Amino acid sequence: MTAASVTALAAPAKKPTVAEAERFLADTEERLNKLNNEQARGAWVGSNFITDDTEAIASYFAERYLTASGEAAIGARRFNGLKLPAEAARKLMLLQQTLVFADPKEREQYAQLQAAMNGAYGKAKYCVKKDDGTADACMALGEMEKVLANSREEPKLKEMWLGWHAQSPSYKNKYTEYIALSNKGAKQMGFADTGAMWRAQYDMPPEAFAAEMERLWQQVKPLYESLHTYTRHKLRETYGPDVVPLTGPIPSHLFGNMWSQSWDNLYPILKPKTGASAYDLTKVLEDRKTDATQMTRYAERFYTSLGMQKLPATFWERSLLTKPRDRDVVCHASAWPLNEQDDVRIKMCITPTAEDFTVIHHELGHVYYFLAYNKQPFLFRNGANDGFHEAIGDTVALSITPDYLKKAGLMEQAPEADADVGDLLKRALSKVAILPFAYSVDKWRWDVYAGKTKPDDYDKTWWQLREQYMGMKRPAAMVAGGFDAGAKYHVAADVPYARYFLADMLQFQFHRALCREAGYTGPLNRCSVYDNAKAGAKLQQMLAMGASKPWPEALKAISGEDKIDGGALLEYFAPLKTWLDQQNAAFAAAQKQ
Ligand code: X8Z
Ligand code: ZN
Repeated sequence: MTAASVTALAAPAKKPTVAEAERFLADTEERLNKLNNEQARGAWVGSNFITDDTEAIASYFAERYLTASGEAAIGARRFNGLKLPAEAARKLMLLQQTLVFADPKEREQYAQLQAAMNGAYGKAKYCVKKDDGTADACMALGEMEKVLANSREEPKLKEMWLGWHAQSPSYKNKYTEYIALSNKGAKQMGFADTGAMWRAQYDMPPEAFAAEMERLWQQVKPLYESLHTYTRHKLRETYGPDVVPLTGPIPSHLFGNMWSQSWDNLYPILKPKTGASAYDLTKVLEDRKTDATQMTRYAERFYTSLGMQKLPATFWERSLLTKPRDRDVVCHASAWPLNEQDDVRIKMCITPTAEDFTVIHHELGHVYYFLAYNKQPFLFRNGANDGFHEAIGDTVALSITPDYLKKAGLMEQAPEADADVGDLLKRALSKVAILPFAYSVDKWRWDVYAGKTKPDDYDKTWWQLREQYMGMKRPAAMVAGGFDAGAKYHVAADVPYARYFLADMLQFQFHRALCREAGYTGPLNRCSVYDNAKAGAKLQQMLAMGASKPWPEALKAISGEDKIDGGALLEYFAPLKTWLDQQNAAFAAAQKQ
């Protein structure tokens, strides 16, 4: 073939029509839907029964989906610039926010690496070799988390922390290879790198999104600092000045959580001398031997009280609610839509604790979002943005107030209002503590994807960010070849994390809006929308929109606002901020003497 004839063949096809675009979308959605359902099945068995075979099955179906979504993304380009109805234009835009692999080998490799890292995280264990030749004593993540939550023996905490963080280096090479492949796929679609593609998924340019994140962080930072300062003093009292310095970063194994992202477990150390809520939901759930199904039923009842449907029978038949004894599973809680009807499930190793009581409400938030938007076309069966998806269940969980617990039969007597500071502190230990963590995880990954952070510097930049934003340091010196970021599920499984930062603000905006809808005018921390059909209808209306509109419209539908904003969170915690600052001033004054 001559050069001239190649040019002739490649000459631009004639301008596509609106009807062609609509037909393309209809065909594409049908195809992707089918492959997506298959992929979900593959991923479900891959996470529920971790073996080499299920890993291969998961990556096989993931690859098939990637092939189709890549073809669709390239096909969609043909219609760029065409004047189209808003819905079709939005679908074409969504189709092009995906990785495209030109080389099938690389696509296969990418899918395999992803499945392998997910499995490696799920089955990782910390094992201690026994000198006497008996079998190694091994601990899964859940057991180690329990020690971090309850023990106050510093060496024990350090052992757990280091033990878990010694697991991720085994998949560091996989991760670096995976990042390189992923970037190739993003570039193919015109993104600078995968991080830029992630930031492009918020109905605004990627740079504007990065600026929004920073704006929001600056807004809430003073509250985090007040909490951090107060916590430092209490940790110093507990572990002594040799372990907890008066200034500078605090060792991160002391916060009751493997990633120090949520400090709920420090409540017994931090609780106020007066105004502390004496109530211990974990104890009630434990004493009553509340099982995983009962925990889930409590959460379901909350949603049905808002006017939502009961969970389908298949949810109960197919979900995984407890940790199996005889096999490895990814215990990190997740919610799954397996098809576009009502095959919705969760996978969670539920234990009877207050923390899991909240997490189960979180997971059902995802499930009720799936059910609410399942009438939407395939490309709109998603959250308004990923932060919305994460915020729904948390919004509902903000309504788990003492009054609600009393109604649910989980508390005898609702405490007086003077316990508010204690209740607010308890909430802040998860909602405020997570803010700089949630911000810095993706700040780290954005630089990794952009190639600014090289594999040899993974730990260095991870800890720079953790020091800068969270005020924490590694409990021991860094190790060569370390991969501390990979000890977090979302890094190993490559799930973006900015969503939780956004969700942390959004849930307070939603909560405030729903409380207003319910006619409530008191302090936000005492509001529960349990059993309020009006608030439920308002929420449901937004959920049903799925991703059909840019997210500011969804936010407007529920709250009248069109910007994500930390104001509602600050309003919620305002009495706590005053109290923390008083405590901190008293500590500072005592220090001077
Ligand atoms: O991963 C989760 C949920 C599942 S989407 C349990 N969360 C983040 C985490 O655990 O790191 C919820 C809060 C933050
Ligand atoms: Zn979630």
